Amino acid sequence: MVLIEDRGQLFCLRIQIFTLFRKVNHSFMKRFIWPVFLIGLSYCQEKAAPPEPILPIPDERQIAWQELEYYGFVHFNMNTFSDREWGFGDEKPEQFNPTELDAKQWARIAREAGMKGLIITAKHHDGFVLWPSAYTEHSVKNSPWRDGKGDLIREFVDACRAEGLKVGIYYSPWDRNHPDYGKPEYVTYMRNQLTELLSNYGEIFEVWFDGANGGTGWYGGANEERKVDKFSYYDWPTTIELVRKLQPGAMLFSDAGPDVRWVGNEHGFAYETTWSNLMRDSVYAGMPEFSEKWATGQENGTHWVPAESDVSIRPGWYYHAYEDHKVKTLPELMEIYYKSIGQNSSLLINFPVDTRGLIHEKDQEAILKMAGKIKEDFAVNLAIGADLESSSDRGKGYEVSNLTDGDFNTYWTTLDGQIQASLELDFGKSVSFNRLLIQEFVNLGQRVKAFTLEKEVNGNWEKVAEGTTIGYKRILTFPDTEAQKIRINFMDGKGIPVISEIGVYSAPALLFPPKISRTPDGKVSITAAEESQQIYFSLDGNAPKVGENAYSGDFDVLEATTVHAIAVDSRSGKSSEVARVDFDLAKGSWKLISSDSNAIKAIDELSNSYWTSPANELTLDLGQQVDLKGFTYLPMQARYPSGYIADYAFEVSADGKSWKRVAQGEFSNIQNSPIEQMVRFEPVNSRFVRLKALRTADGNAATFGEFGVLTR
Ligand code: FUL
Ligand code: CA
Repeated sequence: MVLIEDRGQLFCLRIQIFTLFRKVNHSFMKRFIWPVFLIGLSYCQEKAAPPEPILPIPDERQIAWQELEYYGFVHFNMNTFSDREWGFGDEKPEQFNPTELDAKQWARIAREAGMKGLIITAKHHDGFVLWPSAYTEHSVKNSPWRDGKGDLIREFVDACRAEGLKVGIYYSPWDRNHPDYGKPEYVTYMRNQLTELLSNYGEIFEVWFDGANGGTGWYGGANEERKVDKFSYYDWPTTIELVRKLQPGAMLFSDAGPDVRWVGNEHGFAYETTWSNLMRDSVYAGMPEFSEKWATGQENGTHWVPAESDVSIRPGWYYHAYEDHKVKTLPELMEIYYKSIGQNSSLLINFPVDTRGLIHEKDQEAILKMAGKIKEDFAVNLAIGADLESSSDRGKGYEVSNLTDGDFNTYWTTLDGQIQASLELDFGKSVSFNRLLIQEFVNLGQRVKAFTLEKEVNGNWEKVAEGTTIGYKRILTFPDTEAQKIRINFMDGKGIPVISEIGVYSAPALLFPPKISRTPDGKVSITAAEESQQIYFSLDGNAPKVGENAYSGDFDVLEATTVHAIAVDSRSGKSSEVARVDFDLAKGSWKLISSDSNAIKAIDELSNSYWTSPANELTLDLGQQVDLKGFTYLPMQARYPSGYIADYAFEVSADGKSWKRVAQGEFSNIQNSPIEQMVRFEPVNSRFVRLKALRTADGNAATFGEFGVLTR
């Protein structure tokens, strides 16, 4: 006797009976019975057993977090007003005084940029706190902002919730303000403050513990160096327990996790090989060799601690007006995107909120451009609709159709033991593409160690690109290529491949004005953001024309000349905006009158190198008599500026002995805007020139990023 246990089995039985009934009209069979039979049969087959996990695997909170991928940082605190990156701890609460603070603006921009959350610096190394903590006077409650009645964490949290963003808290364990820093009492203070932050503001998705400790500080007036044993001083296990109790869903960030780890640099770059597995017990926050030895994760790592790439949209984490012209460009931001999210890491981009209390217009523009470009790059997944076949299939429930259903939780995998496998895609016609996206179903562990992408050319397979690890998400970028059939080969792994999603895309070329540079000897070279773009240039002062004067290699520019250039995308035919550089005399034959061999850095045509002149002047022999009409001075462009010339004098000489001053003045606002300064004067014929710093902005020895002359 057959026991019919449920409706499903009853249905299966009916299907089987149906197949026994053979005398049905043939076309009826084909059109109706046959499809129903097939659907019924597959329904009746049992779902194959899932693959065994490969340890370590993410826990529930890590699984929820990994989907976020992209979220933002807000560095806004006392440093914003002291114009520092690391405050000393002796700042006064009165200094904290934003004039137009609007956390809603931050949250709106973050949401428009596609971010899923925001993390704020509740307390940085200087110890000032953004909420009215009961445990310190060094807080907003003693500042003029909102007459001391404000709570910035509250405003921030409300603004984030209104935009549907998750909320994260950055809390610096190092505190240069607190008198007890270094003693056990301070650790109690830290836990008291964490309790306030994690109890009073609703759900927190990430708690960010910074590993930095620079030793010296104000420490309540002691003004001394205090070093702590980073491994034991904070008693992390107890602090972690506290966070778990108050915020069970929160990810804990530090170099050592326990839930999410630092990527080991502040460029926003993960690695070609990035494991979410970490030998966690060998690592602690702030350890010196973390970046070199541990940041990539390890194939045999014992714990699941995925990487997070943190980077600021400007050079500094905090706002400095002098970095207004250094907001990251679109190509820089896209490189970050592909090297972080595209390399198995989450991405945390920082906004240095300005002294008004707003995200600066330039930062807003840059982040929204990036969001637009990401959308454009991934607009159409060519794999959807392609004919997809695998070399191996585990069976029901793990079909290749799971690879393009947009659902991370459904996946394709192979039979046990079949680590090497391939997926073949037939687009039905030749298509052009330049991106391959793969997601591993890491909930069962990270596996893949090597994979390749091939395309079919006249019946042969040719390699297009290759990668090592995949993890939660991996995106390969490569030049435009065309094919009707492609193949993804999983070559090596810690186990059989378990793949959630694949995508093939044709990202539009990143059309950015090309970069024009010149060597001291006068060789000009022009480069486009992407190799496949054609460059056209002009030297006659007019805009370049597509098809005229194609750039094919460097050329000489020895005299005053304006070089214009555009980059053209061969596929779309679109051209970039025009790049322009005004060159003057080439500097190769100039001689520096200085015994310091570093002085050459003032005339090496590299804007990022600089020379510090103890004598506060730069003297040059131009090698010949020249009709001079002015000079240019580029202040040093390094991260921590020093010695910008504020008041200058310019002198000329025919013999290098007797000098005549031809110009004198000030470089206004150079401190806030260290861009190239240009000074013109009545034409004078001369061979020797000298730029003197009569005063530097900070009183330090004068620095020279680059010096040039004007002859037209
Ligand atoms: C670092 C800190 O020292 C920086 O000031 C910044 O907060 C960055 C995110 O982390 O370790
Ligand atoms: Ca899927």
